[in-house]
Amino acid sequence: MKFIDLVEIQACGGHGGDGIVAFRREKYVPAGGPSGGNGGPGGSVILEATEDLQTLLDFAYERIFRADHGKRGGPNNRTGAQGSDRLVKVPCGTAVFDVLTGELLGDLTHSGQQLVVAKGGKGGLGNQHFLSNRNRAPDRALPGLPGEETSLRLELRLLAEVGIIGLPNAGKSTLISVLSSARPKVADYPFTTLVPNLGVVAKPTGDGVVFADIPGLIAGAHQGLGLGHEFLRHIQRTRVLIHLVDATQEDPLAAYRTIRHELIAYGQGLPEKPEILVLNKSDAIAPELLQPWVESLAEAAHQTPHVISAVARQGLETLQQSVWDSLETLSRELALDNFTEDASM
Ligand SMILES: Nc1nc2c(ncn2[C@@H]2O[C@H](COP(=O)(O)OP(=O)(O)O)[C@@H](O)[C@H]2O)c(=O)[nH]1
Ligand SMILES: [Mg+2]
Repeated sequence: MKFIDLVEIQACGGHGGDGIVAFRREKYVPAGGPSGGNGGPGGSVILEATEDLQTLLDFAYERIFRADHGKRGGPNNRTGAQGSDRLVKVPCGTAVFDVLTGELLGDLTHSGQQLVVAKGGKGGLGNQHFLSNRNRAPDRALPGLPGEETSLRLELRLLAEVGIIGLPNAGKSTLISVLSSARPKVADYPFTTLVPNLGVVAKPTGDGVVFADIPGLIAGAHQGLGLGHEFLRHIQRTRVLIHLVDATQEDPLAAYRTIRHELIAYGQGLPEKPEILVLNKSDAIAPELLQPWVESLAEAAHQTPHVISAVARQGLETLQQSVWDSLETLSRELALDNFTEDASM
């Protein structure tokens, strides 16, 4: 099962600077030789892998990347300044394809790895270059050449860190659509009817976290009913679960228990995964009817559920904050584990 983030970008190398025609003018030298310098080369567009990014979210805002042009040559054989390169950061694991040919240009796997995707154009030659015995005073120079222009497809295999689970109709797809700033497509998915939805949710720090809305969980999913089994396997790869319960249905507590039962029956670490409990559709139920469910769920789950309305966008900020806190805690625990392992070696 592959979740893939895809974007197409344009990269334009800088134009090379023009060569110029100039002649030396010196005291006591009546006919100074040619002295027009070469143009500087244009800058290149370079992709660089970084661990600071996990998604291609940034490319939703900017898709055309241009390097600077080279400067014209100067008199006295001065070569024009080179145009600055444009460095574009991409997450580690980004594969880069040429859109026209489909060719894989490179796989940026480790931090700091670079790939030149659009070379800058060469600078033109100045007239000093055309000096010969036959032509002592050449008056021609060449213009700089255009930089390469490429259309690139960036592909990144995504890891969904947050899984949204709950019975059909709980509002999973709605929640993911109101939270996300980008919606990557799911590629190569083996099923035709139910496909996990992905959303990239922007953290306050800027980078995105991938949420997956896992459909198809029903009673009996762990035995292969519905497509649940396949999806349960997928949940295994997430780090935090949002367990969404529809507050307007007859028995929200039973709905919660049905899903918990599936997780426990499947095992493999799923029941132990950090779970954030959420009661959805608060806009559609009177507070006095909601409160008893909040209490009984709190007791069953040993945590106070978040009360939200995905449709009315209520309670979403606190919910997101507890997801970030939860991920943060996990990272810290992981770092601590590694530290203790190192220390015991
Ligand atoms: N009143 C209300 N309806 C909601 C809310 N969130 C989702 N729904 C509705 O519940 C139905 C199921 O939502 P959907 O997101 O498709 O559920 P999923 O099966 O869990 O993905 C849709 O008709 C949604 O419009 C909410 O916060 N309030
Ligand atoms: Mg859905």
